[in-house]
Order: sequence, then C-alpha cells, then structure tokens
Amino acid sequence: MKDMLDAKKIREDFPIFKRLVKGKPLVYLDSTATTQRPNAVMEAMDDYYHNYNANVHRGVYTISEEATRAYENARDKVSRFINANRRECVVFTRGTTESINLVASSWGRTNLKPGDEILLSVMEHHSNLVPWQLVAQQTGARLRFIPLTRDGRLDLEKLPQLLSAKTKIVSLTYVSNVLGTINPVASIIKQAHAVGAVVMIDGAQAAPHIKIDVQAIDCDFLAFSGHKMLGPTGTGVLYGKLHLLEAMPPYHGGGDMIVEVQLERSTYREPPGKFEAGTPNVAGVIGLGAAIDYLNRLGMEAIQTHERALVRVALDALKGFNDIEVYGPIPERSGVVAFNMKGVHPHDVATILDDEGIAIRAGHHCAQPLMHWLNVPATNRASFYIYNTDDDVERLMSALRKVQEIFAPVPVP
Ligand code: 7TS
Repeated sequence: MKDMLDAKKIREDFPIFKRLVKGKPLVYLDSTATTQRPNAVMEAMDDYYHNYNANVHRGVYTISEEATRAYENARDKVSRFINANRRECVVFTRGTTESINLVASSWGRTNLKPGDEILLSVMEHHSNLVPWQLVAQQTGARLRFIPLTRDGRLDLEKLPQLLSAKTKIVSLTYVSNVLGTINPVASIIKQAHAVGAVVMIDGAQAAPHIKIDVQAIDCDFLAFSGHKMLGPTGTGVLYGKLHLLEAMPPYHGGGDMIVEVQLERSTYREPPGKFEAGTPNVAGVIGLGAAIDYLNRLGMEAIQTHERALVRVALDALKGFNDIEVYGPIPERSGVVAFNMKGVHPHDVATILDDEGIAIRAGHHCAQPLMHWLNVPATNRASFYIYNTDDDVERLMSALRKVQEIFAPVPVP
C-alpha cells in the first residue's frame, strides 16, 4: 500500500535500530541533522567497492564502464525524482552547502555588481547565509531579508516592497530546519521572476520529506543533501536550469571537467561535467541512487502523511506540558518540532534524554539569526522520519516528564 507507511517494518531495514544506547533501544529524533541509512544504500555502495570499483568517465575497460553507468544512472534517478526536464541539469556536489556555494561563487561573482540586491530570509540555515555574505562582500551587492510573522512563516506581505529591479537573486529555504515551516515557494518564485530575479531554493529539508517538482515550482536552482534523505554523507545535488549552468564559469578546476587543456588556458565540458572536477564520490552517488529508489518505493506522499501524523501526536502531547513552548506554525509543518522547557537549558534536556537512549538536537541549529528572532540562545528540536513511531513520541514525552521532575523547584521548608 502506497498511502500508509509501516514504520515498524521499515525499521528492520535500518541496522542501527538493533543497537542499544545507555542500555535502551535507540530513539532517533534527529533526522533533520542526518537520517539513518537503510541496508539497501550500504549494500549498493558495498557492491560497487566489491565488484566494479573503478574510476568513472575515463576507463575503456569493463568495470570502469560499469562504474560510469551506475554513476550516471544515479543522475537519471535524481533527475526523475525532482522532475528535471534534462538530466544535464543535475550536478553532483558534496551537499547542500557546496551547491549553494557553487551558485554564490560562480553565478554570483559573474552576475552581481554594486547596488544589486540578494534577497534571503530570517529563517535561513547558515549555509544559505554565509555564502551570500561572502559574495556580497566581493561584489558590493546588498543583502536584504524577508522578515517572519509571529507564528514563524515568511511575512509575504512585505515581499512586494522587497522585490524590485535591483533584486538579482532570491535564495530561500523550502522548509525550515527549525520551525518546520513549508514555504509557498512557487508563488514567491513567480513574484521574483516578475522583477527579473533568479531564484535558488535550499531544498535540504524538502527533498527528504515532500515531493519536489522543479518544473512546477519553476525554480532556477535547487540544492539538497544525500545524507538527509537516507543517502551517504558527502553527496549532494545542485539542480540548475540548463541555460544558467551553461553561462556560468566553472567553480572548481581540475580533471574530468575539461575538453582540452593547454598550458595557459583550457576549454570546459558542457554542464554538468563542467562543475564536477576531479574524481567524484562514485560510491556515494551510487548510494544516493539507491536511497532515491527506497524513497520512491515508499512514495513521497506516504512519507509526508506519516510525518504529519507523528508531528500531530507530538504537538498534542506537548500541549500537556505547561512549561514547554513550541516554535513554528501549528499545525501545518514538516516533521520538525523545536521547543524549550522553561528554566531548563536545551543542552540539559538533551543530555537527560540521551540517558534514556533518545537522540534530539539542542543548540542553534545553524540558524543563529532565527534564534535572535525567537529571542532565545538555543532550542531543543525533535525531528521525525519514516522509521519513527508513536512509541518514539511516547518515549520522548515520558523522558521530558523526567526532565521536569529533575528540574522541579525544591520546596522551601
Ligand atoms: N540548509 C538547510 C535548510 C539545512 O537544514 C541544512 C543542514 C543545510 C542547508 C546544510 O546541509 P549540509 O548537508 O550541506 O550540511 N541542517 C542541519 C540541521 O538542521 N542540523 O544539522 C544540520
């Protein structure tokens, strides 16, 4: 059945759930940082290393051809996964961070000049802020920011004032890694295109959780990471519209990205080869292809339904705590719940939860400007994915009750 996930059965595909942490079964609630990996992904990588390990795009011998085919086959899988119109629009990178840096450096340094504006938002992850700060310093372009509403959405009433002929690029997250907000990117992209701006979407928290259709939303660039969607670390994707990729200079120089090299100058391959200098993460990309197969078997709609159900249960249960504040829109959000317990530092909460075998993240979640906006130094964050169950939510809640007991004020005699 494609519309319901059987999380208990899914867990059998993930060897990590066999282990104990502090003598208790692991409750993993930090998939926003990185997901766990199913056997199918590790087996696909093992198969490459065991049976056809060779470099790609260069050998004329059998195993190199097999490796090249598997690597390029993964590009087809990614391309279909996001509904790209051409496989050449898919560039393999090390992750979202590298994909955004690639666009900021290559597109940004070529197209931005003093007086131009780069529009971001207050809810961005550092990896969609710092690369633009760097390129703004280098080009003289100015950074502007979409503010947030009180419940943690983009304040889109301000968008018309922020967009103008000066806006050259808008770069926004599809889904917030802290608030869980799912931004209405298609409509924002339409408005940005109307003033002639190019739009980059940070899809790190979208690709694992919701169906992305790059043609439907009409983004110019999209970045995401393999390790947040069951794939290996060190893998990622940059999707770009072909005419933009063709016009951009290479980001890294080296082997495999050239047509001809002379001592003083070189000519480059067409995209995506132009952006994939050096030996790529062949095993990782093959693993990412296997991760996409796994997600497709489950179905992205079923994944989103499952996460929404878990989040609803978690939000309802948290209402029972009068000392817990939850951040972000309620109820529609992706599988993330950030919260604080009054008077208890998030690191203390996370440490006590760890004693119960429960992994949540505590900190600023690489979103310090968002923390300033929330007026907190840090939050706790539980995030849910395909392998989480109602039991996990229940264990989280009983561990939070334990935190309450530990931090309960001592009665004055
Ligand atoms: N953008 C968003 C929205 C993210 O959530 C993250 C990582 C990144 C970009 C960077 O991805 P990377 O794979 O290149 O590192 N987010 C988190 C997080 O929330 N906790 O740890 C990493």
